[in-house]
Amino acid sequence: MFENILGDRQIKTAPDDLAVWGKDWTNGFEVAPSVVVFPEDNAQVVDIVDYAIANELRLVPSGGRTGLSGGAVAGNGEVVVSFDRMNRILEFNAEDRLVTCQAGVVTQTLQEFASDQGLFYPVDFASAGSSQIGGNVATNAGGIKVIRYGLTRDWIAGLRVVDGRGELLNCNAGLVKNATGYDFRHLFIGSEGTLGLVCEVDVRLAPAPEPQLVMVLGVPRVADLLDVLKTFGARLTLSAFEFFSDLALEKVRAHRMLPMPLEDSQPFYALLEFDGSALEAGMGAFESCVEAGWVTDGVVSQSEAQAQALWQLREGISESIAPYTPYKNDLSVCIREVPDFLADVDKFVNESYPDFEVCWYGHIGDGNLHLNILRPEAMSVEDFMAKGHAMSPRIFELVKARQGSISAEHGVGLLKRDFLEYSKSAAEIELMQGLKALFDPHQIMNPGKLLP
Ligand code: S2G
Ligand code: ZN
Repeated sequence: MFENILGDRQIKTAPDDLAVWGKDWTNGFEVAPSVVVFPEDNAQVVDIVDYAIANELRLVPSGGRTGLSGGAVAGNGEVVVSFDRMNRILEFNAEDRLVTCQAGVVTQTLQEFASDQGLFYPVDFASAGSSQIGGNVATNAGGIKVIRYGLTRDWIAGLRVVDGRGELLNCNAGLVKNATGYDFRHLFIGSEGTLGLVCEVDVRLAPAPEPQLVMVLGVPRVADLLDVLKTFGARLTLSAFEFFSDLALEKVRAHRMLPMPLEDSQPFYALLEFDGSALEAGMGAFESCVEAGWVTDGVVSQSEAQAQALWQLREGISESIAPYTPYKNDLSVCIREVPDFLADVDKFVNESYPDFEVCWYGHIGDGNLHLNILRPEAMSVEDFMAKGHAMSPRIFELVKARQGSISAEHGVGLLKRDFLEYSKSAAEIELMQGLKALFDPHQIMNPGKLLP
């Protein structure tokens, strides 16, 4: 297959290769692609789609393979289309503060390129060293700076995408203003490869921020976190407002041999980042929070190295709990709902599954909570995943009751596909299926992901 349109080096069928490129960071799903192909330019992506249509082949796009909802898992003989060889930064225009990347450019490479131009790509998260901009577009990746800079969607000025008909669409081409009809960019962003294959991305860059300070605060109760957020938010511009539970801190400290950030452990911790020039305002806010009893203790970075060390406490959580093959929920509610929602879910899990360790962390400043239930050692991954799935409807009922989202930033993929109705009405799902039929009439684009 594909020999007549790709070079030998661009086609892999060895079992080891299929096992590597046929999955992402999600556990518990069958991995069984038929072949992995590595296009090098847009024309070859068009050829691959045309070939797939003619031969009734199904395509699974693959970027950095850091997905957490099975969006890049090929379990049924699909063709994996890897963008590893489409990893060039094609153009930079200082006037537009715009950089054009092939889909396979690693997020961190883009961040470093922006910094070399004295600019800043502000979407950041723990997997930025491996994820690719094409995959970030496919899931509308969020991460740790959303509170100040928004999500991937807010920084994409143009896309070249091959849809399921084999059409290479040039969406918006970097324009700031464009009022000529539907903006298809925003359909493809977050579509998880189900409408088309992202080939090139025009990314708008931000002016570089001033040096940042990082603060870690000990917080006794979840409700206090929102009071702390309000107190700091009223006095300065937050670049990040993250939280994690004491269990999360315990796992990261053990995994990375990190010191305690504060003298005593606390039930919860807030990690804040803000401009260095706002130190005085930050210290004022800190003192107000301590007086109010919302904060018990705190530390502020004295150097860039210490700021990075404090960030490790938050960014290291995902990797540190991976050995427990956690059942992941990536939930969002409006910020006002966070304390009661978190208490509801915590109560449900502790009552229903007292022997499970629950690890809470996330981007509480934008209402995004990561609920990771750790697998008890004695339980098999299969049984545990089944239990996790069995728990989901009850948790998603709590999400639905607060008009929240069952997937805040990781996407739906395979993991949450069967629960879409908790966040999308029947009318919306019908429209999504109509769009899928329009953009992918042969049903070859990442079939079975996002939509049943
Ligand atoms: C985070 C990373 C993936 C996870 O740490 O913010 O989005 O849920 C997560 O472990
Ligand atoms: Zn996250």
